[in-house]
Amino acid sequence: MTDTSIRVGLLVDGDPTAEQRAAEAWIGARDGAAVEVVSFEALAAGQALAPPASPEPGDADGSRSLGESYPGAGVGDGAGRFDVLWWHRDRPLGGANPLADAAPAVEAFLAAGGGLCLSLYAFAAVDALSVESVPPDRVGDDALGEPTGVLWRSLHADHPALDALDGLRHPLRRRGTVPGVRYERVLPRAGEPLASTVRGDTAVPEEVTVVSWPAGDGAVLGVGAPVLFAEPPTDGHTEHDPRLDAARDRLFAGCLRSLASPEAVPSRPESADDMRRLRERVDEAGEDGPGGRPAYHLTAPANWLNDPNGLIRWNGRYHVFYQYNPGGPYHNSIHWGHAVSDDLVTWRDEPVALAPSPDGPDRDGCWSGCAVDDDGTATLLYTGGAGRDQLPCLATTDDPGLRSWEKYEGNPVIEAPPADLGVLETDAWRAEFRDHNVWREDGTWYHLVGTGLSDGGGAALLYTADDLREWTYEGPLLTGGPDAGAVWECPELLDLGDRRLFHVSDYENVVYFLGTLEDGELVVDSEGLLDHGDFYAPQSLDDGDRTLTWGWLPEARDVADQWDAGWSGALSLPRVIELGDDGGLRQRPAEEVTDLRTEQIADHRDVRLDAGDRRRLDAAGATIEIDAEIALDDAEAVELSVFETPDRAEHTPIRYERDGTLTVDRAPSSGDSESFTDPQSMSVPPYDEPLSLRVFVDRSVVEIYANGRHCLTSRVYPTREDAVDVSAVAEGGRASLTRLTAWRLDGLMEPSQNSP
Ligand code: DQQ
Repeated sequence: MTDTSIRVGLLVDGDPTAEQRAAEAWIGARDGAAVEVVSFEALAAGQALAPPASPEPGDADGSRSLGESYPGAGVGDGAGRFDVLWWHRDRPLGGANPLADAAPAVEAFLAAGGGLCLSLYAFAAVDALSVESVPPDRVGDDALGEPTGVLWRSLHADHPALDALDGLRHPLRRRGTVPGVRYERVLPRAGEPLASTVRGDTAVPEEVTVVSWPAGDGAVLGVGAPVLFAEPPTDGHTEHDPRLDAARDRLFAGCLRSLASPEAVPSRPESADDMRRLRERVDEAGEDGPGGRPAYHLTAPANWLNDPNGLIRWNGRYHVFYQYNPGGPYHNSIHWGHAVSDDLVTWRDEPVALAPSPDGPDRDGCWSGCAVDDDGTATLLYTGGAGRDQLPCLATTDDPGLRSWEKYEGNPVIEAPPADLGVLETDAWRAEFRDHNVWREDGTWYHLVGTGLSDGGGAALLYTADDLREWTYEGPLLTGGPDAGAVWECPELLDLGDRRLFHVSDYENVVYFLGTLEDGELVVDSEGLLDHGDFYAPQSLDDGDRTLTWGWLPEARDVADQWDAGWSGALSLPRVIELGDDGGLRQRPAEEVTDLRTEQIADHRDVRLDAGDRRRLDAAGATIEIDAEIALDDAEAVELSVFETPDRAEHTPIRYERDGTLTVDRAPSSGDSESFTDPQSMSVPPYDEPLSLRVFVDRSVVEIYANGRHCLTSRVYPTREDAVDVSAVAEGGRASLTRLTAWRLDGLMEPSQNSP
């Protein structure tokens, strides 16, 4: 800060430390800044906030220094004396919280438009104020091994802290032992995270170090990153880096400046309108071309999304909940996000439906689960995480919009996994025991929980109940054996008429089994993969007519790219899953998806493809659907490329070979070296020839349905705006496109003017 007129009251408790003296000198040396020292006693006694009689704040003479105590002038109009109170404490609080005694005075100051900055250990005291109930859970010293600082959220890149800085990563300190105060396993309940941590070149999103809260007409800012003003002790071989000091000066001056104009302080999005604005902020930041956020696949408004949860049709509306981290685009403190639709075509973002309860069995996260209709009461069963335990929890609502939920006070509804089973223990969990699929059959509730067994392989455990709160363990529905993935996540059993379809997610794939249920066990006749690409943890609902399934489409690019984008994760299109006449699995997009078509852009018939003769098809677009039928004739392979630049520097080939292998080759998809390049393949057996394809291209999604049976979904990230062309070529002989129709597809989020 070189140009800001700001009046700072520097809060001190006890004898000032060298660091506090350095902080005072730092702020006092900023152009236009004036600083006075305020003791907590004076503050608590209501003496410190009145405007001074003279001289006027901002005059050089108005400043006092640490060591001189401010005499106070009685309680005045509250907002007159300081713009910002700043408590910068470099020593542990040691159980004391001076802010608690001063809370009434501070809250009056905030109510009148003042700003409060809590840095280093002072950040840990925020719960003494009415603005926040969950304090940082990591409070201690860090021995720095490499330059460490803030990893700012792209969503808040317009914050004054970044005004004089480029980019989102700003190391602030490189050596010494420094206070490290942050949210790690939990998030603030009310505060909006602004920044996490960067250590060397590594982004550490789950260490949240800067948080803001609007408060009254004012605002609070917590800064647990290493913002220090005293020279670090020399270690004899690391040079002092003045660039870090410069970054600190700019960043922290911007932090203080933001508190002097609290109307600009970001608050935690809560209402449906907030969610819509959140989505718009991410959309405005760019990413609406190839490689960007999908337009017609469901995403969270911003931040992180993984598994679909609690899918239910309720009062005629489709509700999709999903695993959501409001703290940023990374998986950590998991809440349930929520979207709703009347028609599967137009969706609206809803407020967060479930958040961890600070003292509950879900305090570290509300993990995956399902929704059921319990005799007219919508009820959720989900996994609560707390420490090393994960156990089933229940919540109900009588809200027809399913927005607010009440957690059952008897949670968890199962106290522990079956004792004698040998459930797998890992570093993270005392027992891998999570994810819930609940259904009612012949008057009994059935409940599957995913797990792993210590003597090998994933398993799904079956429980029964008369009501949803008391469960009896019946035994495993199915175990995978030593060759299966170590843990089966998100098990789901679907009744498809003649046979049951059971699927699990084994950390890599979604494996399905077709078979029959006999005495609580699944007798398997066949198995396969529901999707052969980036598709995980699917869940389904029965809407009376059909089984609709959504899966999570995880990102296929590194953490840093996801951080910069500000969003992560999408859901697949809703898929109808059913059995064919031959008893095999059929999968197709729900009919409603065709309502997303806005314009037909191609209608080719009987296009002959000669070997090596590439045909560009007039089907260009980043948000399109292609419906094609391809006959190999005497060719060895046919390649249909999407997301193609005119020079073919970027393109995503979908290649079909005579042996029935269909591959999405991601090596040429993107110029971004941080996106994944491994090919993804599936077998589309030759008996299915000619190949019939529906391909949904949506900015960073290619979702393929082959012959109404086999699915492969790939995440790809073309970088060029002109990566929109579609072409086809045959290899080793002639082939034909017997039919290729393409449409442009619209977005599916409700336009803002229709939001309530
Ligand atoms: N994701 C959830 C778990 C589940 C996993 C946590 C699958 O409940 O096992 O976000 O992606």
